[in-house]
Amino acid sequence: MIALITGATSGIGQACAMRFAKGGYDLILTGRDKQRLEMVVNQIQAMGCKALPLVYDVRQREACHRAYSELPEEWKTIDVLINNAGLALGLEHEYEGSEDDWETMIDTNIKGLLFMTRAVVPDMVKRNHGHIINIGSVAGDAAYAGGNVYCATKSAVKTITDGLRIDVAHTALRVTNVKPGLVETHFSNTRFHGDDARAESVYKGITPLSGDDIADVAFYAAAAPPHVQIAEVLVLATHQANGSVIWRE
Ligand code: NDP
Ligand code: 8X3
Repeated sequence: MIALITGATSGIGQACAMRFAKGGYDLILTGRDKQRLEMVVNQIQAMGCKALPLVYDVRQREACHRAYSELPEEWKTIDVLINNAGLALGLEHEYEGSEDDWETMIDTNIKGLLFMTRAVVPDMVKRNHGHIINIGSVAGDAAYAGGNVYCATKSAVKTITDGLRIDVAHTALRVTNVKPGLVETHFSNTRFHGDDARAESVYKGITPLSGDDIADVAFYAAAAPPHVQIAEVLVLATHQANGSVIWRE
């Protein structure tokens, strides 16, 4: 079995790589940071699994298509595509936000996910086999203060995931939206442009989820019997009620 995971150099993607390797999958792992990707690949290989690193930016449409079309034949029969690569940038009021940040989030979280889906899914449909797991977010359920554009991208992930599920309903493909809440990864360091103290404060007074918690959910969906389609899972930290309400000690 083969899983392709985008954004496997860190956080949830890296944890998914470990979990799927433990479950017997060989892995195609993508990201932009070559060094970190190689480190994850080495970890997977040390577990006795095969891993193929592909360094590219999911915002580049041609790169996404090339990454798939140039795969060696033995890697082309992908069983699970995990569209995980994504990010939040900033927490400013919408009328003060950075337009560059908006473009990066929209291009990565929406268009990157679509390019990968467009590249990989046609062969799944031909083979009448495959599972697409998109990493959405509680942020896609409702806007929270300063979340504006990031929340909109995750709302789009929900709609795009639902749309794909409709479009492949005549096949044996399955489509899942995993929507995490507060997960302690590199996410907040990226959101606050490297302000580590501010990033740390996001997880103060609450035990956040870990990447492993989300990887377990993704693996559960992939390991479910073929007639079971886990359509959507919202996974929150205990003491988190939604994207806005977090009870902190
Ligand atoms: P991390 O910052 O730890 O990981 C993000 C991953 O995405 C990295 O591997 C990064 O790789 C990759 N990535 C970012 N931009 C690109 C790009 N343009 N091309 C290719 N890869 C890219 O954060 P998380 O693990 O937390 O985030 C993973 C996903 O989970 C995201 O979609 C995020 O929105 C979602 N999520 C996170 C939550 C959280 O609280 N942490 C909650 C809900 C959802 P590289 O830099 O090497 O390219
Ligand atoms: C990441 C979780 O609540 O910071 O999508 O938006 S949140």
